[in-house]
Amino acid sequence: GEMIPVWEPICEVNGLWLCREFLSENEQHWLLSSIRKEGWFNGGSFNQAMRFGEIPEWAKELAGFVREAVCFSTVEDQPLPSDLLWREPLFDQLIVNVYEPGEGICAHVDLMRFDDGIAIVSLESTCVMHFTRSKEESDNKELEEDPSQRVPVLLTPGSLVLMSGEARYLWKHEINRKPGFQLWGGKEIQQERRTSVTLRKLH
Ligand code: AKG
Repeated sequence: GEMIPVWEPICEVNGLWLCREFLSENEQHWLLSSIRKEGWFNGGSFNQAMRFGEIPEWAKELAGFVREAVCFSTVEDQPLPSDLLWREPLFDQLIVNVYEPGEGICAHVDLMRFDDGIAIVSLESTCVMHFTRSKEESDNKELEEDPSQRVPVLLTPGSLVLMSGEARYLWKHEINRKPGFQLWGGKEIQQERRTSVTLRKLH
């Protein structure tokens, strides 16, 4: 985080922000090699690692970058949640997901045991994450058919997503990497392995 972070509020989804150039190329390499050094994915039988409470030093450093990016945000019309500036620790739970081409994650709302204010850092393959209004809120048929209730967000390597309020509680997020779902600008995205780091805080 040397540069001033540019945050983009995703207008259709209240409480969703994207910071496309959150990590530089060097920082992305540092993060990937820090993850690799943990050895969690050696042998290839696991694709998810979870840590609670004491998170590794590199994850604390990453959390520091997130705090900085929130702190130096220049979005005025849709301010980032300022309580994240003071929360201690900002995050105490970590998930690293590794997805091979074709693999993704089903639509879900994160468990209520986690506080508001969830960060997702993307590495390697670009993907499209879809946000859909969660069922309870979209019983109204008119809402369900409204295409603005299904919002695609392009997650490029080094980007950071921040979910808060409605985005965290009322919208589901999903990554469907089956053929036909990873469309951006009318074209299918070239899929590679994707790694993501999700940072959350337990109540
Ligand atoms: C989760 O682990 O709950 C996620 O939503 C991960 C999302 C991602 O991999 O970008």
